[in-house]
Amino acid sequence: MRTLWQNCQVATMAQGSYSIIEDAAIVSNAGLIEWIGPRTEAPVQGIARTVSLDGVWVTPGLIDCHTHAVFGGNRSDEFERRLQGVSYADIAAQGGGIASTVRATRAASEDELFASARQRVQALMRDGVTTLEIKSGYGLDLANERKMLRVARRLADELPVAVRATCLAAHALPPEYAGRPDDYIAHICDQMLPALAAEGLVDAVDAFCEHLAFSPAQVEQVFIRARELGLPVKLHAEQLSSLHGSSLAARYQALSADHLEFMTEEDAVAMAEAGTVAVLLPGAFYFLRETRLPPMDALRRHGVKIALASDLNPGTAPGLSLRLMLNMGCTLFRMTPEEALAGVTLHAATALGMGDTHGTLEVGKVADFVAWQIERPADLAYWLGGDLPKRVVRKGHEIAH
Ligand code: DI6
Ligand code: FE
Repeated sequence: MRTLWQNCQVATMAQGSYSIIEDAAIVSNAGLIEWIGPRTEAPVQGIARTVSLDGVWVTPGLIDCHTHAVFGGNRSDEFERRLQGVSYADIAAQGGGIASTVRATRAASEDELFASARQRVQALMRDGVTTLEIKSGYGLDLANERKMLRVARRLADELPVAVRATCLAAHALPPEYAGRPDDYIAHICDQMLPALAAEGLVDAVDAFCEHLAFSPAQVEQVFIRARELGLPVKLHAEQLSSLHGSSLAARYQALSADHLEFMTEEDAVAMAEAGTVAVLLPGAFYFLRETRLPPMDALRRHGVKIALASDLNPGTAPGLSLRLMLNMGCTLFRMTPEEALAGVTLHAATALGMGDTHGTLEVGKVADFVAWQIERPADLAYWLGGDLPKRVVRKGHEIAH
């Protein structure tokens, strides 16, 4: 049905700036934006329905391009212990940390994982999120990684949200492979990735490149296999130390390199040349009380595209609000509200390989948008979370949220 949405101001986010259209109108048809521009120039013929948006601000639907939203249990017990002075390393040595989430995820049924993830995804959606990425990485064997990825697919089937599923089998070493990381990497490359890809469960492949996870050489094996399977890659890189994983990611034309607090100027140059998006995760920075900031000036100077995401996970970023991440991107990383909004729209779409169809409000793109009752776009980064009054439109249809 051809619908005319009017009586609004639009921040289209084209080219990554607000790109404002005052007194705007949008025509959606068959789920796409058929026309957008000043209301006075809007087409009148063939419009089946006209909706007044009451003078509000319209932005693209928000995109959370880095989450681990599917997992069993949670780690609030570890949070309490850390606040009593027990170190993260001690907790990990006692079998906690990622290992405890792996145990809980393996023990959970697919239905149980779906039910808990659904609540978290709905929380993100209440913030205007219409697209998100979900990583596996707490199963760490074929059956359990499959279970997680199937839950990601099912969330997209049952909720009005687009989901990109990313295989993060190279997240941590499973207990069965203790002391044998190269064997686990070979298992991922030879067994897990081909099987999961053949089942259509994988949109991209990620890995955790860090001293406490996998080396650049091990990550490269995973990247080579992903490329053979025709899958794009991404990387958790430079979160706690500088291994130049982001440069490695750029060499493999990665969609994104994520975290990046310890990246160097040369890494930024490599990423800019490859078009690899820098995904910044201020929620993890905050929750871990990190102090080393990502090199914002170098990223800007070299023209690296900067996205922002929640990193929603039970260990380092139990964040259920992407809008809170807009605020943290500004307060902690000194992004401007405009950069932050571009980071959860245009650049987040590019970080998911969806730049041609999502992330801005332009003719031909999917009609996913949010009509916010706010004074100006900066309000989205200004309020510390909270449920701002809004109407959410996905594929041209208003959804309840
Ligand atoms: N980086 C992180 O901060 C999380 N994963 C990753 O690769 C940690 C995940 C967890 O602690 O459960
Ligand atoms: Fe992560």
